[in-house]
Amino acid sequence: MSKYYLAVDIGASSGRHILAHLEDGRMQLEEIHRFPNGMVRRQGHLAWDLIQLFEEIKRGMIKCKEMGKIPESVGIDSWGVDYALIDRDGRRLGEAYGYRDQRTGGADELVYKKISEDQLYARTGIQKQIFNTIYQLAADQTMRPQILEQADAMLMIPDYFHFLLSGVKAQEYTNATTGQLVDPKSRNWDWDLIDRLGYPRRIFQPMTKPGTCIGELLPELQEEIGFNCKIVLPASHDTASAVMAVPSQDSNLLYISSGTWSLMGTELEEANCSPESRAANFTNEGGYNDRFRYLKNIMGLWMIQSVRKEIAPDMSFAEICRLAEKEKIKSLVDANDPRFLTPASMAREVQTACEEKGQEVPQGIGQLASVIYNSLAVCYGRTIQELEAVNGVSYERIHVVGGGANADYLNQLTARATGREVLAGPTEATAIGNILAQMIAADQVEDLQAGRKLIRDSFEIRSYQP
Ligand code: ADP
Ligand code: LRH
Repeated sequence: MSKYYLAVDIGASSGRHILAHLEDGRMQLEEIHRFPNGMVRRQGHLAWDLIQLFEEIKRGMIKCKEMGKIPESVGIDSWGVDYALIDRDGRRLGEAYGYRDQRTGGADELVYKKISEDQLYARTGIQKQIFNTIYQLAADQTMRPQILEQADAMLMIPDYFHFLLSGVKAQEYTNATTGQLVDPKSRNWDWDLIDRLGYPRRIFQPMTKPGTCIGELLPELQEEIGFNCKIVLPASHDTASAVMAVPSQDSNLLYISSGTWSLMGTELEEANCSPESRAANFTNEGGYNDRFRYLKNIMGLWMIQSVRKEIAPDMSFAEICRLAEKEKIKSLVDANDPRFLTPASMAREVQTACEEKGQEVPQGIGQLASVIYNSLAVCYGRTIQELEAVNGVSYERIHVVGGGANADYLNQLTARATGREVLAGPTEATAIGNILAQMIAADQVEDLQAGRKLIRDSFEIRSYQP
């Protein structure tokens, strides 16, 4: 009888339940449930609808029951940095704000009054992003101090859902590191930093490594869902799970985890917190097996998602790529410019950025998409050069994983702009990495290296030559 494992992978644009098992030495996946996601506007702020998301989590689990495929364990992953604050009775306090909300404007200055930006990088190795948990908590100190006072725990989004499922509060390590409050040497909370910033120690939960079984479904949920199973923490930062699923045996691998964001980088045994690394804006996020994900956050397909929503909501991404491919426009924007984080209109923002540089202003979905895809590819090319310079190695090929690996046009542009072979797939890398951590925990797969080989043997990988 096959043993099933369930990954719930919640991306910023959609979530899905993927059920997996091993068969003839391959990993087999079944998509059980899929649901849309996105930030919602509440009282002038962008927040996540956690109630709705938890309903979806349960709905997908009930579908497993209906299919008669009961998982041994379930694990949830999502984006980083965001969190819910809960009180002593486990009730959520206020909103779980989304990382595109503008409440953190100026919060960096509040933090730098207590620790300089250089020192902060030297001790955390995390790239400055105005939405990192460290700045969000600083915004809480001024915006909703009473909630921070009442809070008994801060739970990152997947930790919050694991808590709702099991009643157990734990802080999964990879997601914690995105917040910029973890010491990359001890791989635990940086308590000194936390004290210096005046954040209450009690809200930070015990650091727990991916692969840990934290409990099982609460009795009332067993009743509602129709079965019981273990709750096993995956690398709950989606990018950490995606990196686990890069189908490479190289120690010097280069990847782009391509979804709402493009996360481009490599793996390191030790964090690189040097001033050169900071100047190039690389981050050292915690990964599975205590490796570091040394990478850069690039604005990514969010730019395409937003333009599509604004001006071509009925068009598929594949159609948009086909239109873009026919265009001859040469304009480029900086795909890393914070102006594209939450613009009032992405189409207008891209047009204005082109205009400001005296370039041809793109009109219509085809031209806008062409400018965005080409700008992303150019940004990938620059990022490789920076990575090679900082790490003193050269990379022969790029693994593109995640939903964006479906974009043939972008893969071709990436091969051309970087001069490297692009290997695209798997497209469900995050869910696969999530599953892998569970299978390793259950001794179904030996270790990460064996898991990556299993992934290479199980899924289609397409090659694009420069
Ligand atoms: P996230 O998990 O970050 O929400 P995904 O990994 O699901 O995102 O990737 C979704 C993105 O992948 C879409 O926004 C789209 O840009 C891209 N994508 C998916 N399928 C295709 C396709 N067939 N052609 C081009 N792009 C695609
Ligand atoms: C991608 C991601 C990324 C960033 C962002 C907030 O989904 O997790 O690694 O940190 O979301």
